[in-house]
Amino acid sequence: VSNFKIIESTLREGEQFANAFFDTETKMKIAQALSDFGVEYIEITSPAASQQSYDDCKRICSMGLKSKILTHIRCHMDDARKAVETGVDGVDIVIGTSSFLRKYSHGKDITYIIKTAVEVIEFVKSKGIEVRFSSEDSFRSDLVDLLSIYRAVDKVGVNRVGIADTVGCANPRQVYELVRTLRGVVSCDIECHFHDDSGCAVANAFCALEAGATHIDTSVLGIGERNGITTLGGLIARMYVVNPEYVKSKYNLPALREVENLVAEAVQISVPFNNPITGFCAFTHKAGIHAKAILANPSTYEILKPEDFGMSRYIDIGSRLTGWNAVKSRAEQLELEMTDDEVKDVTNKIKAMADLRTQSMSDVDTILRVFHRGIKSGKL
Ligand code: HCA
Ligand code: CU
Repeated sequence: VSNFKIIESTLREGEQFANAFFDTETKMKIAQALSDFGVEYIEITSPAASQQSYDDCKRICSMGLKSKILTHIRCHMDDARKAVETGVDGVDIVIGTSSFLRKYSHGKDITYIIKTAVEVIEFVKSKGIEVRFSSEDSFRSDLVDLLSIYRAVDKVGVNRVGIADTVGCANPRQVYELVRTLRGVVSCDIECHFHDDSGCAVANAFCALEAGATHIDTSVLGIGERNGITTLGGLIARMYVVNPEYVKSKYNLPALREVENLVAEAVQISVPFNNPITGFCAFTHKAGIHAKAILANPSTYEILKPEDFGMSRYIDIGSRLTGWNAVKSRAEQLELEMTDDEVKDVTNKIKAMADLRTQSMSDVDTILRVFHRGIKSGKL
């Protein structure tokens, strides 16, 4: 899988996150950071949502960012008219297609959906900008309905069709199958949007790409409605594993951490400990067996190279699980000369201390220094 594009929706889906309130300045900062990171598209809240949303959308369009700017609207001519006034490079249209949403949300039938979709798409296209049509709750929609809608919008020249797992119910195999089927039906690009209610959002995005999808929606740290969507960092990590050179050439990877910190602060959350790439322990090695191998060759226990992301590796030698090879390496860094037997002795001391409580790096350094002084004075 190579050649995918990111539609970064922190400023749309992410604004639907429980804690999110972005003022104009914050939106601009986030948009700038995302563009510097190198995402291909930035999706922004509908200008039909509120006056401020309308003004902010226009403002971001005028920043001259490298990323293309999209806005996201209901499948409705009133919204489309507002959207094209803002200066966006493209418009993402969405409408619910599952029987749940048709019944409890907008109440329209498939014939009506196709008719309106075609009208809105033709209008947006007539303004010379990109247009995408997506169904909402695609995985609980009738397949025959879905395919007839997608066929109809493909015929009128939509740039992309979208599949959305709005409720986070889909699994990777279902995703692969639906995208594969759709790939055989339409000739335009295929965008996918996955919620993470059951923990599959990154895996689903990957399977969608394997099946022929071209665009993936993400948000920074995954923020969005409920527990959110595919995380930007998670998708980057997943794709790096497949093709590091390609991912490095497309994105400014060391900038990921800044974007995440910026968004985390704006919505008052912290970066999760187990976050791919930037979680505080993402490159920490602890067990003696791991530390030894890592010191010999980092690829033994690291699939991502920390230096490619501006991160550094940390070997935790202050636990009872530590091993003498790791301790030896630390002694060498401190330029404390010791024989292997001496290193093994001091390792046992560290383990004994660590049986009482975990020793910090500076605790360990003190133990090493005191021990070293002891052997030197013994030799005098
Ligand atoms: C929603 C809409 C959406 C749209 C996805 C898309 C979803 O907030 O319910 O346009 O690709 O998850 O269905 O975010
Ligand atoms: Cu969504």
